[in-house]
Amino acid sequence: MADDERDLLEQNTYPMLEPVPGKKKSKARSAGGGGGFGVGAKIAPGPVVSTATKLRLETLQSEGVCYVPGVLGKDTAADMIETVQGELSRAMKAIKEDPAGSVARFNVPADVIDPLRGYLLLPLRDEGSVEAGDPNGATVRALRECLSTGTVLGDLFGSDLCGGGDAEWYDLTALRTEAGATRQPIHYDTPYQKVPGLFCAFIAMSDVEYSKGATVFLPGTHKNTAERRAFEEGGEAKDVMLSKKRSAHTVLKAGDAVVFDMRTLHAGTANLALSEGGGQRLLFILTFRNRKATGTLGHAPNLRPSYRHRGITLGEMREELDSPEPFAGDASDGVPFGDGLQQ
Ligand SMILES: O=C(O)CCC(=O)C(=O)O
Repeated sequence: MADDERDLLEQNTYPMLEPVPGKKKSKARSAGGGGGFGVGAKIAPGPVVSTATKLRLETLQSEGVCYVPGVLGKDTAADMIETVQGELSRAMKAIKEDPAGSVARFNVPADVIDPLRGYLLLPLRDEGSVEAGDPNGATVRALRECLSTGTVLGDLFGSDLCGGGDAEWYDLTALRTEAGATRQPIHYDTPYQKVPGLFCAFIAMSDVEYSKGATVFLPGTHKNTAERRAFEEGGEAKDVMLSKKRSAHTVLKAGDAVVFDMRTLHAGTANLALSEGGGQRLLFILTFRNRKATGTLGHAPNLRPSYRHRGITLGEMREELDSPEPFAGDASDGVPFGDGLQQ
């Protein structure tokens, strides 16, 4: 099915570009990178934000997805690769000794871990830095660069569109694919409801060429449009829509992100064989929930178990990140942040 979808989209797919001010959507080369959506668009930036952030918010509202370069510094991105690889080997070792711990670390039981594609649920403070007594390990630094007020991504998550400071922390994970991982079917992560419930950032920790797997997005499909309805109908209606639809795929440099409204249709493309340029792809993933969306989310939090359903907000995370020892003590519910592994 995924390969049929690829063939249908192929003629009309473009690399996603940054939004450009003042351009009309229909003239934009990249469906995901079109600008000018602000003309008459309802903007919900929340606090005072830059012109670039406003444009990104407008693009998120109109397209459901926006390419955002440079959310992580190159050094932090490189440190995160090392940290995530370290966490991955610790997690593999831990579940070899105790397979029952797999769900807390990988979100799936040990016997269904896919060697080529999967999620690694991350702690707020990586184990390596906790052991070294370093309060400012790579994960804390990455979270500061992504979530603090005035940062590129922080201003998007902190906007009214995503729920502002009350937005609830929902995913903290690394997505790993390896050479040979197949393409995903087109899907949404949260079903359509009028108010967008979940916003996610896929952040590249190293350069991700198309051959290592991109994410292809169908811009505008976060709305209840004829295209979206054709997708839901399936069969021929869906195939006709896909054969006409302009799609945008990500080719990310280390530190770049794609931010999306999780109602938007998308799919991970194949990570090709090593001989064809495939290889390990690691994305750092952050999601926040807009509490104003009251419908079903259809997507459980991708968080370690004891971080879930505690109502930890963006505002609270920012306070922690401003402190000298983030996440070392208790959260506002009086329970330690900890490593999130307790069931
Ligand atoms: O691999 C990707 O780029 C997309 C992953 C994704 O959409 C998913 O796991 O739901």
